[in-house]
Amino acid sequence: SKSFSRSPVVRRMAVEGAVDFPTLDGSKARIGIIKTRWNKEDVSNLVDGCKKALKDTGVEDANVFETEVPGAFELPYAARLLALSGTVDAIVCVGVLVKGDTMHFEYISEAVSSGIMNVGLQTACPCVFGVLTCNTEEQVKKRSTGKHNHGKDWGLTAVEMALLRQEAL
Ligand code: DLZ
Repeated sequence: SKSFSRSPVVRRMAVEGAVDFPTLDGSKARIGIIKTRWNKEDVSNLVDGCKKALKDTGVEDANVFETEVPGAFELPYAARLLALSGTVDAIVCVGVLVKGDTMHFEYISEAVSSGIMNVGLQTACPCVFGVLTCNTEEQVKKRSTGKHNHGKDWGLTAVEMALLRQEAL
């Protein structure tokens, strides 16, 4: 049977201060990335970080499937469709929510986080919560660029969970 410890690829590229990841071999993993058009530039940086992490664990470019939706609220629905298609082993939902003057942020953040969790549990296709929920633009920039780009951790998380799923199912 397969095991993480026998995987040939060692990666230690997680975001500083974040969890340490085990050895990951993504060469057989199929990963979906669903991204929003809202906050396009920040989302694009996060997706770039995610794709770099996927590549570094050996995920083939041909096994990365990218889809776009309008905003974060649409992420769970699109994730469910992709999960049910059976074409991927894990999905990363990428978006950015910035707190405004109204309650919009609270409603959307709650709906999106529990929606993404529900899709993962109901379909048994792991769905990574790749949504920044920030108070300021400055916080967004810090978490979406350079060595603090959270997209990297989301990519590693997707591969780890894809392997877990492949082992179990
Ligand atoms: C409407 C809205 C607002 C105000 N802010 C954001 C945001 O910061 N990030 C984001 O991804 N989407 C935002 N949206 C759009 C909603 O997510 C959604 O697309 C619309 O409410 C339509 O369902």
